[in-house]
Amino acid sequence: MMSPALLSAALLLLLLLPGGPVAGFGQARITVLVTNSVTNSPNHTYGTYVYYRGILLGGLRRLQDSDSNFTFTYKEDPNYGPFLQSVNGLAGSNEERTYWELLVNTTNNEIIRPDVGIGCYIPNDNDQIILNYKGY
Ligand code: B12
Ligand SMILES: *[C@@H]1O[C@H](CO)[C@@H](O)[C@H](O)[C@H]1NC(C)=O
Ligand SMILES: *[C@@H]1O[C@H](CO)[C@@H](O)[C@H](O)[C@H]1NC(C)=O
Ligand SMILES: *[C@@H]1O[C@H](CO)[C@@H](O)[C@H](O)[C@H]1NC(C)=O
Repeated sequence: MMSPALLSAALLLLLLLPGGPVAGFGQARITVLVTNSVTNSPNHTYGTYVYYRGILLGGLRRLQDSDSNFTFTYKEDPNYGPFLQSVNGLAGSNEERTYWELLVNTTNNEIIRPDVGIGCYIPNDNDQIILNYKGY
């Protein structure tokens, strides 16, 4: 067992570490922006959170459970895990060569395209997750 003094020192250290928990203990707030670059239909924004170093998929599930206006489905890929299949009823299609792209607007307003999918991406506090329907 750690002494109370050691424990509070450890907690303080954890809070001061860059990228450490800042949104409540351990949670990272995210917004999810749903956009469509094929039809340019209106954007939708939702808010949710992930656990400390939790995966984006966990946040998307939490969002789907808490907001009836957001739904998504995914398909398990044998090599890469969950592939985002549909958002709000609109599915990507091999025939039409469309898919849901995953982008992130980071806190320094940089748009990145993660090199992993929703099962591996670990959001940072205040990330804006962009789910963008597009062609390939
Ligand atoms: C082509 C391709 C795509 C195409 C696939 C559609 C198609 N019909 O061609 C599209 C454009 C849809 C795509 C999307 C993405 N891709 Co991609 N893709 C590739 C690529 C270049 C070739 C795959 C392939 O055709 N293999 C040959 C076929 C015969 O094998 P297959 O098993 O049937 O291939 C399927 C899977 O690879 C799957 N797939 C493709 N990308 C991804 C990504 C994830 C996360 C999953 C679960 C499945 C998956 O789609 C393929 C066709 O059905 C690979 C890199 C490579 N050289 O392998 C990257 C690759 C697989 N993709 C990758 C990524 C990161 C993505 C995105 C997450 C990018 C993004 N930020 O949006 C998205 C997926 C978002 C989502 N909706 O979940 C990474 C995966 C790494 C990882 N550990 O997660 C790879 C390895 C490239 C990289 N950056 O290193 N991709
Ligand atoms: C939706 O958001 C994207 C990314 O911020 C922006 O480029 C686009 O103009 C917006 N589209 C609409 C219809 O508001
Ligand atoms: C869902 O969308 C409808 C119509 O835009 C809106 O009235 C309702 O408040 C939204 N529900 C939630 C949980 O945000
Ligand atoms: C990225 O986030 C910033 C701050 O939240 C916002 O002003 C900007 O419009 C966003 N960019 C896109 C492309 O959505």
